[in-house]
Amino acid sequence: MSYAHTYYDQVLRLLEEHHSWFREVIPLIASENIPSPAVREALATDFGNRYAEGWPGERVYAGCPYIDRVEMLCSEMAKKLFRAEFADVRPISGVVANLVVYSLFTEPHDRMFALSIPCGGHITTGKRELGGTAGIARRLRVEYFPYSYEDLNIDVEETRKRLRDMVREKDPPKLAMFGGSVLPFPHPVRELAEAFHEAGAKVVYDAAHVAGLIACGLFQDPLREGADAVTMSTHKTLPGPQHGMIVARQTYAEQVKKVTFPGLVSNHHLHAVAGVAVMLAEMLEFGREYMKQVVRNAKALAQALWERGLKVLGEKKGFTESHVVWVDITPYGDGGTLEKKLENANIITNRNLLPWDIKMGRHYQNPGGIRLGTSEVTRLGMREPEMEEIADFLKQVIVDGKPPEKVRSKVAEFRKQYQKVHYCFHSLTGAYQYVRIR
Ligand code: DSN
Repeated sequence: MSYAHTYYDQVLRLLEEHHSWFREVIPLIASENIPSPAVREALATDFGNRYAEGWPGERVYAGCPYIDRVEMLCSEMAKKLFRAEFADVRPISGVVANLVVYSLFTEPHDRMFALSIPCGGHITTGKRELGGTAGIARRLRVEYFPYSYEDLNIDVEETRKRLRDMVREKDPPKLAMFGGSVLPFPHPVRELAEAFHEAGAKVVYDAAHVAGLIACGLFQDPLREGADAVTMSTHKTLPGPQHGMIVARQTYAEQVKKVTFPGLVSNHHLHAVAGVAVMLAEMLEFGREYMKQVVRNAKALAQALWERGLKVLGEKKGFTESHVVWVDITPYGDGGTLEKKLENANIITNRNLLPWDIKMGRHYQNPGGIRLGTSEVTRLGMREPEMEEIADFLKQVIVDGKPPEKVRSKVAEFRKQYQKVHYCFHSLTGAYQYVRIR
């Protein structure tokens, strides 16, 4: 066998092994999901080998009539689901969608409000000195929203005060970015949008995590609450392929289109757009039922962990209104070590900073928390009783200190019954079945 062939075999074998392993794990990463077989089919089409720069009907390339029609259907469904006047489905990720709004609504060195990372902010809204996209790519000066540890949310009164000070200093923000990566409760967009607008700032909501909930009317409705635009990725609570999207008021349509192309994307991953279109159709049909169960499962998981002695944040407010469960694991170790132990037990989670971690001298490698999400396990058909079982497994590793190898086989056994994707039109192929077409 040639040298090249051994590489070839190795790569393909690793892909197959990943699929076999994922059939046996409990996937709890809040930013991930499992797409349906139909979405995977769309991803494998020839669309992925084509170029279609520009807007449907005004492409820079020939060969696009079918691509145009799929993209128009995709935009149409996005507008329906988000009750939006305009949708651009071309940003290739949530990061690119955020870059579009930064380019559109700010100039370099402008001020922007966003959540800090320990309080749930995303790296795209981060400061320059931390390597955040807003600071690095647009040179924005990021001001953190004052945050209430008690409410696990933006502090409305303190934000108003801070905003008034900035106006008085004649250095008001040009953008307020709500939303983020750890969002157990809806953000106070309605309470603050008018004050930001009066100060001359645009209001954007990063719905990467909660887009599915928003689409199904279950979390909050940023465009009705005063946001000018909503950015998102399409693969967290929305169960699509990895991609991005923007929905906005019509008044920004032409500008968003121009900034997206030619400003920030060349080709926009047409197979992913096709996958997003399939997923949006699934959400129109099954989304509400699916998202309701996601939230019920998150609440059930949080409650079950609490009853097993784990310090789940947000207890006074019912732990969560979204897919996310935030747990302080400091009585048992640090997030980095426990994330690894859980992985060895076939339970896939994220270590996560707690809002007060930096002040306590903890950092991202070994934070005080873990973050759990219920989007993927719900898509596999799990409901409240299964959340109790998952809580038992988590307790065995985190609280009881059981060797992960002892838990691993039990987790694999538990997973045997959950091999299909639910809340979709067709589910012939297993969720993690390796599809061999070579
Ligand atoms: N960093 C991802 C998350 O886990 O929230 C989003 O890009």
